[in-house]
Amino acid sequence: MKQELEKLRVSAKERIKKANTKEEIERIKIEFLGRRQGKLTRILKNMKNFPPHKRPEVGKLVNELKQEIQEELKRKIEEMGKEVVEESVDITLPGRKPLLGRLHPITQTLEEIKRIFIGLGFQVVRGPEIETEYYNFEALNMPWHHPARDEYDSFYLDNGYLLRSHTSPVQVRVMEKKSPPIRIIVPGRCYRRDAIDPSHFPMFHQVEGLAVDKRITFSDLKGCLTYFVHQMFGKDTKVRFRPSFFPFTEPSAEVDISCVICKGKGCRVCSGKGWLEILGSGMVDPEVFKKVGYDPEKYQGFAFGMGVERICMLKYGIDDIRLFFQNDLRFLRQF
Ligand code: 2U9
Repeated sequence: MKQELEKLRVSAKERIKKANTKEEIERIKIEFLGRRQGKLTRILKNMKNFPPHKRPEVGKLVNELKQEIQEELKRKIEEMGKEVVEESVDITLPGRKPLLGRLHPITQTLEEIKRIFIGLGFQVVRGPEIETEYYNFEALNMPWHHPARDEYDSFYLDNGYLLRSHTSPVQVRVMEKKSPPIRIIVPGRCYRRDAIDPSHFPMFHQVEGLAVDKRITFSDLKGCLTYFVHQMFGKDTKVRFRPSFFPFTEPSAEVDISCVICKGKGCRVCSGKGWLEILGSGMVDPEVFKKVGYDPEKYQGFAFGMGVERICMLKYGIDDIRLFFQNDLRFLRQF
């Protein structure tokens, strides 16, 4: 009997030593110690085959071996557990930096513009990018023969529609549906037949604004846009309103700010002038009001328009509009 137990001891130890997986350990445990068919259990169950005076000794030897195998199994499991941990995680390695996304600089600039005008009580409205000639031109006092159409020339679809060249058609649509007072800004993509160069791209973003009510004056326009410039570029920025022409506003003015680079002294960016043009504006032309059924004697309004790319370029000193559309992460990661 002693020999047989010794054989079992050697074979169990050998098997445990060679085992590589938890499943194998479990199989060995069942094979030797299993409650029904375990090799040692079976010896204990067959105790009646031994002469009575031998039984206590056999029982003692079997139990000792059982304990030994149990301890061996436990040790092996602990050893394997350690190896698994050591292999899978090296806690001394530096952590992996998660790649965080960010908003495109144009989106960031647009959010900032929206924040300023929302603070002044303007509502944000959006509209279709595919428009009719009526909304893109006629309703804005630009009949088919008007030379100003040239500057706003766009891409035409086969069915007579076109890609809007400004967001102004949205303001016309709002006025058709709603009576004054109106205070809206309209952000969105616009399209023009412009040759690509550092300051032109056939698709760009605009924010246009419109305020209509009784007794709106040019002073309201100046106050509103001066506040915008100070919020966007800082309180020290100077603002200048320069007479201009747009078919849909009368009188009209372009808005310049003191150069963000040289602060007005004159440099390469402002071509030595000390001023940079940032937006266009004016009092809504009575002809436009007539088109949407507003009485120009009763209501007045001011309107303005700006290119988001241009505002962003001036704010951050970017010298080429194409950088916004090339998806070069070396550029985009800076914002
Ligand atoms: C309605 C009435 C009037 C919107 C205006 C401008 C002046 C303007 C340019 C800025 C740079 C276009 O993106 S840009 O090239 N815009 O100068 N826009 S007033 O006037 C309107 C709009 C809608 C019904």
